[in-house]
Amino acid sequence: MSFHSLLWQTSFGGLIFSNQFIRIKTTVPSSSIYGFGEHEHPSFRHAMNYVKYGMFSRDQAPAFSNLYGVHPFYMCIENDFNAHGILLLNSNAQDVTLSPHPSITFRTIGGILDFYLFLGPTPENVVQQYTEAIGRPFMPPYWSLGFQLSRWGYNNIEVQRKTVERLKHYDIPLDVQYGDIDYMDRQLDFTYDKTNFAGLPEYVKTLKRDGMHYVIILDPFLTKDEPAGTYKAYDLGQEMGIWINNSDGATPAVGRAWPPGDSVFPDFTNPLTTEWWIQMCMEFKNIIDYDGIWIDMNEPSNFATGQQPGCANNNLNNPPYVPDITDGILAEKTLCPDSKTFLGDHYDTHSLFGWSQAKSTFYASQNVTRKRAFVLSRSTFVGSGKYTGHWLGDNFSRWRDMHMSIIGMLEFNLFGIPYVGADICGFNEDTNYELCLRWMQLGAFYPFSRNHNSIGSKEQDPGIFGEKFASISRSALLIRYTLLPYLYTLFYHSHTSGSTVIRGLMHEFTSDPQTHGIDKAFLWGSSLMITPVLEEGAKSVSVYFPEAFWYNFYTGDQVPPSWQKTFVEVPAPLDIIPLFIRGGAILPIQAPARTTEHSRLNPFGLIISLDEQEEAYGSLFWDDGDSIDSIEKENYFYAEYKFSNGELKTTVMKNGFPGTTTLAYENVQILGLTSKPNIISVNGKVIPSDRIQVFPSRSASWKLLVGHVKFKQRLTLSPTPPIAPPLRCWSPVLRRPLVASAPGPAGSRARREER
Ligand code: MIG
Repeated sequence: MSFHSLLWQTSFGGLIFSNQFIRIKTTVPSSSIYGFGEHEHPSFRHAMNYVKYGMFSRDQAPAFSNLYGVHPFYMCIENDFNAHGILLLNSNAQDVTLSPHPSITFRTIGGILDFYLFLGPTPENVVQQYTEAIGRPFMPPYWSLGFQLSRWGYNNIEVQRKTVERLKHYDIPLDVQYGDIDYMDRQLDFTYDKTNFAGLPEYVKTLKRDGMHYVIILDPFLTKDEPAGTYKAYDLGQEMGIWINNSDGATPAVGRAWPPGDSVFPDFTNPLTTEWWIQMCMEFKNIIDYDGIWIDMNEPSNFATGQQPGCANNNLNNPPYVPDITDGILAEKTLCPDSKTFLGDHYDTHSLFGWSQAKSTFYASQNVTRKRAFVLSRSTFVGSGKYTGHWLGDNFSRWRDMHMSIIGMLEFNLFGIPYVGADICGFNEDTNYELCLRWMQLGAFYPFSRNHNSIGSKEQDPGIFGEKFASISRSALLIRYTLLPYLYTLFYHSHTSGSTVIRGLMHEFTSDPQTHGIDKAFLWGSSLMITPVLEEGAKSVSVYFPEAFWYNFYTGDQVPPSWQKTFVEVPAPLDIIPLFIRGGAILPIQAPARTTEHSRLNPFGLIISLDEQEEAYGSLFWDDGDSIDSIEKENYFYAEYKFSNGELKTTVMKNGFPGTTTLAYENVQILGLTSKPNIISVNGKVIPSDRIQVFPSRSASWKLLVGHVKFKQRLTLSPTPPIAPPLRCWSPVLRRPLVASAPGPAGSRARREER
């Protein structure tokens, strides 16, 4: 018996290495292959039936074809359940074929075969190693974890204002409002429409006084046809010579896009372009007090095939082999491959446009706001996650697209871009009540949670469908807001050690082959399972429970152990998205509010869900939420929790954030403690028994109102105070006292990380 898996074997031939065509074929040790992008994949685990994926960035609504970004990376779960990842670092147009042997054939039309191998052995290790190589994900500002609202085609400020007011009327959380291209004057970057959006600067200030944030869209094309001296963004860029050029390397490539007239394209691979971009963004900040930048159309998108007057017939524009991309034309919807960028031929750098723009925009955002950057980019490449988040593009208001969005999120978490989500309720086409409601529930668990709509489609904000819809959306979002400290902590781990935020069940239960194909459920970190309704009319969901203790989020009830390793039909009436907490977790929570600015001041709590050893672990990261580099500068609070032997201990690992002084824990929920704790002490003080409640009403889990325990203190729960009379907290089920040691100095520092 062999103890080694053969991860790669290319010896049976097939290597071709020529100037414009490189091919290599390898066997792979199993058919559990994930990744490659950006595409809309029908399943998270690929079918290995000679399926071919092209990769070349393209302005393309989600379909089974090459989309906005390029990620030539895959992960494989071997038959012995070890995982590894492989990156082909290559930006040329390329494709891969997955065949049943199982094998993979790579074909690219330029560059070199620059392969990286990440040996795992766990799926999380693979992503940690991958992001160590390509750059760890950026730390999002806390406000960007709140709910966000957008649409293309408010068309005027009154409609936008009314929409925001509707949400306020129903008390639906809203942290971020967007300005899509209709806020602009004739779609010109760095302008606003002073007629239809008259008063926008003041309105943005009003939103911000109300605790909200405002994000503007910027497109990567500038009209060259405004009267000279009237459009600075163009005039200055022209003077600086920062546009992508024609093949002569001297005259700007001229295409057509949203703005009137013809447009030129800034070349973000040129360092001068970043200077220009930062200056323009800073000047516009004086007009609109925005907080983040949404960069769209950066494949880059052009409304014609190549720039004017069309592409010459040469080797770059018409290579001998064109990978399997839509319509087989490299210049379609973009510029000619023989255009010149600072870094080289557009033929080689095309798919780097979004990456280079995101990097520039990250620094622009920091410079403009003097706060943590917020960038949302449509086009991404290997390493983009260091600078930007991503939304999954122009999806459709269809049930199928909800499922596709989960697969997309799981994949972008593999690609090191955990800040990801899809347009809630769907972008293209009209949505409907039930679809949109189920999508609001699912979207409440996207890392990037934004309802966005296209021009001309029916309104779909959560306030438009009336009272009932609003209250269901509200309760889903309140769960999100309650759990935000946990989500933020997951982003901390992602930023510092590269772990995923959203992950498939197979990341955590790799040795259970049943989990390898699951892509309708997903986890937040290791511990919260989200099992949304994805079908019209359905009032239940088929949920697979891997081998672990699981607790119903709503009731605190433990899922019957007999459900483990089986699919169970779980009720999901219209007002519920089923959620399960895995035993062994401690989730930090906070009372929700209408914005994160307000929720961040509310009392904290913990959900402790016990595993089969009656233990649980967790952590909490906290800082001011929007300073630049607060982690690198150590201006943060970080604590680890451990519950064992009936006792909770907190170890404060880092106490670098002064803002913790005003914060406190107020309640602790213990799931899986089947008997009522009689006496319990918090930091050595007995809490009155009336502060110990069954959670929430009929189950065998408990909620402890711990009073007001200062955040800075170590929160300890223990059954007896050290000196007081010997009070015991006896659990008839565990058949022993829920007491071990007196609250004392924190225990061992060696703990389980967020698993
Ligand atoms: O050609 O800015 O994906 O989110 O609303 C469409 C208008 C341009 C595409 C983006 C979409 C956005 C829209 N944009």
